[in-house]
Amino acid sequence: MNPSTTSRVIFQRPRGLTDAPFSYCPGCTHGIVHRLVAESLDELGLTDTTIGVVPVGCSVTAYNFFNCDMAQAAHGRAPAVATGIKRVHPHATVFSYQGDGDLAAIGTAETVHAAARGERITVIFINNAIYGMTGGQMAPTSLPEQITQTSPYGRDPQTAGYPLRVTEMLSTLDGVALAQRVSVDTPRNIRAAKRAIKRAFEYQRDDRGYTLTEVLSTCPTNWGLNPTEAIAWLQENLAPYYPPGVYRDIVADGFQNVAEAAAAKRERLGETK
Ligand SMILES: Cc1ncc(C[n+]2csc(CCOP(=O)(O)OP(=O)(O)O)c2C)c(N)n1
Ligand code: SF4
Ligand SMILES: [Mg+2]
Repeated sequence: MNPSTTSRVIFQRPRGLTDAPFSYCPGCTHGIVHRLVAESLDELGLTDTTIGVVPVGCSVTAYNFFNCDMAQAAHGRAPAVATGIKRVHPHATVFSYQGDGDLAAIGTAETVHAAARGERITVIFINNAIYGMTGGQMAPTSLPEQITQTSPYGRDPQTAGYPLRVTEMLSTLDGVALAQRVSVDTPRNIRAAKRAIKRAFEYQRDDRGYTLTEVLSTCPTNWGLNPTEAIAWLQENLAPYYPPGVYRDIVADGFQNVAEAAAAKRERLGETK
């Protein structure tokens, strides 16, 4: 074959995604995160043995987009459903994919207890600071002064309280192997988010414990911004309030799994017999 006519594929849709076109608005970052999850599973050879659990929210139809077995949970119940699936199929890779309304409002209890139990699941948490699917109501992660459909004068902490920093909160729990926050606002940050998501799946493969990866995301439609303005709003407002970073990593702390880390902590606190 003439080498000048030989072509080489350098970029393609990951096998972990189906051919279905995404249902998301222009400029919405749900699609970017889907791709990062699918690429991670492909690269780790886990796509064919993965079961995903999708939420209620704009990603409710993500079962059409991921090319693995998928289940759809009632609003907020994804960690409970994922727990059941993982316990019945301990050798499967199980992930939940949840928005902030789903994970941090109606599903807070399931989230906290799945993390405290150290369930071997990978939770991908899309924080766009709003209820996207239902038209832009205030979420637990909406910022102080943020204007939403249900806070038309801006979120007032006096009446609506302060936003939840879920990653920081869960990072205090012994069942958590990895708690990290990333952002998908620039190519560099997207690459960092990919590494973080892949690491989270590696931790499940290696049976280390529960992992949470929060992704700062955009909702241009309900923020009332165009896609470029939405990225700028994320950078100027969301990222300072929710700083990206690794908040708990038991491997970096020198432990193999959450049981080892918890035992060492008990010993430090003098609670062992
Ligand atoms: C039990 C129940 N309560 C309320 C709703 C309505 N509802 C659907 S999606 C949603 C919020 C979605 O927001 P989020 O989880 O942040 O996802 P996003 O659309 O922003 O990605 C709500 C309240 C529902 N479907 N079921
Ligand atoms: S409403 Fe917001 S979160 Fe939902 S698809 Fe559109 S931009 Fe994305
Ligand atoms: Mg949301």
